[in-house]
Amino acid sequence: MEDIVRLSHLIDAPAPTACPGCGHLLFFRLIREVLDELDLTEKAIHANGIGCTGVHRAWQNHGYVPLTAHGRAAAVATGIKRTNPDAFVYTFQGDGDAAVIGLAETLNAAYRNENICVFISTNAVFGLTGGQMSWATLPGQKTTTSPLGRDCSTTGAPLHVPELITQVNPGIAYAARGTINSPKHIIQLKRMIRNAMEAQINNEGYSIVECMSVCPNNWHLTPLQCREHVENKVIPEFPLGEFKKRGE
Ligand SMILES: Cc1ncc(C[n+]2csc(CCOP(=O)(O)OP(=O)(O)O)c2C)c(N)n1
Ligand code: SF4
Ligand SMILES: [Mg+2]
Repeated sequence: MEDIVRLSHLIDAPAPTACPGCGHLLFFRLIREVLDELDLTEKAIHANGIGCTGVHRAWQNHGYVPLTAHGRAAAVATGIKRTNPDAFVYTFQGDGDAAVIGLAETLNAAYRNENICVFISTNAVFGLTGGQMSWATLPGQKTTTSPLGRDCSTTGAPLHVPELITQVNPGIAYAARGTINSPKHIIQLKRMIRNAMEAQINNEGYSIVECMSVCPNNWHLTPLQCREHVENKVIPEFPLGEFKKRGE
């Protein structure tokens, strides 16, 4: 019965405005489920990234949702958490927002081991603005700004954010990468989200979970093809797993 109430709580909101098959929705749905399961929904504050991750404001029928300046969500989350230590504070950002544009903020919060959760939904493009190349775009991948395919000799190579963060500050609480392309991976990702949230509850410090997401619209693939693309192309470049385990 309790689960039914929780489910209605999750779906009792205006319809999301994302494209059919958008991976952000699934990742965010899992975040909301774990928030509910840990009884955090009422005290959750969500620092929202700019981009398609921001269009899910319609879905965020909980707490206070400040829409941050592009790339600045980790800095905003830091301020909120420091001034409201009893709140549960997390970001939900795209790869352009958290890395290409906001790496300084993402890194600085990790460097100080701020007690916040950073959730990055990486779809390898700037989705909202028309599918431009991001740091997570795969070598050879065609985007609107790499129409011949990404040439890493001129653009640099894909950046692996959770690994980088872990190197910068091995003292953070938790760092992991998951994805949403199969039931097995969805269960694994949900476990990662739970670890990140529990770390904040226990005052262990900064946690980061990247989800390799899908963007059927800008990838010009069907939702099913997107899931196969993640398995065959994305995971080999962006390995799944935990890069910093709690308590290590
Ligand atoms: C300072 C600033 N620069 C550029 C933009 C335009 N802009 C809006 S969303 C976006 C890209 C977002 O990409 P990402 O974070 O990967 O999110 P996605 O849309 O892919 O989910 C850009 C460049 C902006 N709003 N503000
Ligand atoms: S453009 Fe891509 S990331 Fe944006 S809502 Fe559509 S599928 Fe999702
Ligand atoms: Mg993106």
